Amino acid sequence: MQAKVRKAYALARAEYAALGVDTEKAIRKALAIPISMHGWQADDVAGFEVQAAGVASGGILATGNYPGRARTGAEARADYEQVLKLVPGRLRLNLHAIYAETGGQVVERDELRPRHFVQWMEWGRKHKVCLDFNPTFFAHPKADSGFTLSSTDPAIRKFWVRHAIACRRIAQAMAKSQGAPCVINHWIPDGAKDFPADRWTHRALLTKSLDEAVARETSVNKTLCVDFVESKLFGIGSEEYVVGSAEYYSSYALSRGLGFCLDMGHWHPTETIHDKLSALLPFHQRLLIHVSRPMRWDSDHVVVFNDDLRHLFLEIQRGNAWPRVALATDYFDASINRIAAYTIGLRATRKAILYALLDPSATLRRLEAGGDNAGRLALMDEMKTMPFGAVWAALCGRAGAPADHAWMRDVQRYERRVLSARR
Ligand code: RNT
Ligand code: ZN
Repeated sequence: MQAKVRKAYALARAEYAALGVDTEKAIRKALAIPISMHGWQADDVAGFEVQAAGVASGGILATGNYPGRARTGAEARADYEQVLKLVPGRLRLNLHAIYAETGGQVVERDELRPRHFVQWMEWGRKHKVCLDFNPTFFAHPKADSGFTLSSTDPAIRKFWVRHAIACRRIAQAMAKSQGAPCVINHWIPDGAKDFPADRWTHRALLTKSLDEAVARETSVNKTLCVDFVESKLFGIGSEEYVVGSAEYYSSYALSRGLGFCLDMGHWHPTETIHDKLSALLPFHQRLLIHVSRPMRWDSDHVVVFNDDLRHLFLEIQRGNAWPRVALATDYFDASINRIAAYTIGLRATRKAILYALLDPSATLRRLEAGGDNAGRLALMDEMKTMPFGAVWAALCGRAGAPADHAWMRDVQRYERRVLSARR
């Protein structure tokens, strides 16, 4: 660590200590909390699959055409390696089924096997990065009707059930390869643009499919392959009705002992998720958070160090809920350098974790219990101008990651050397 950083940190440490906050403990813990980095910022959610036919997006749309998109697994892995150098703390890598590497062969999604992901597993072991996984229920001709697991067409529904099972077996293989559980998240785009005449049948079919593919499917070990279901409010083409809504999945997950995934962008425009944790976690075993930044809608902007993020992690901290909440980033911006997009969002997430761990929770609770709500508000606001930057710089130094203002130079170098050649 540089002398300047060390000096600033020593002063900051004393200031936090005066409030009863141990910065050393916070730094250690902040570095150890895993963030599952989403693979899909590198390739604009395009995937590397060889498809037989052209397809629609399934409501997921990366906007922009900044040069340098990763077009192969190898290119994506090179990009992730660059990101790993710039982000302090423990990272995992979150992959989608469309990242299968099939050697140029068309392999249908229900035919995907662990062997199509061996290069990913090798890479994960080499870089000590655990993998997480997602079936891909979109960008496929069999998703064009807008319904997959909840389709009224039995052939389509069954196809996606087989895909989910295939993916869970791949997740289990990943878990075995890395010697640690693999989180698998099931998100489907199913829904309708306009008022449906029948909302009920699709939800009943989704229950049937999830029971067949996940809840009652016994070929996969559920401590290795840890299942979550992700709700959504609306999407492009599913503005009025989303089969897997929050109420639906929260209830389904609870009744089947699965995890529930909350994406920060999947709520009404002014609705945030920090208040939901203390309502859900007394009942749910675990939650997965898709860390994202909605702007006016579920826009998946690059995550920044904002109030939404701080409030969310403060709630986890104040509820001692870190072991029961898994964190995964989920955003994509194709209009700026993608390595920078990763680095900004992942560093912001790590920063917000550290910020929450530096919360003087005990003091705040004491003020509240004593009826001193003005004192509580004052301290909450004053925390924002504490020398947090010095603690963050110390964390970066300890992890061997560049400090703020330094990493962008590495990104620019990588752009000149690698990304600009991708035409
Ligand atoms: C879509 C969901 C989902 C996806 C990824 C690619 O609205 O947020 O998590 O973003 O699976
Ligand atoms: Zn999501």
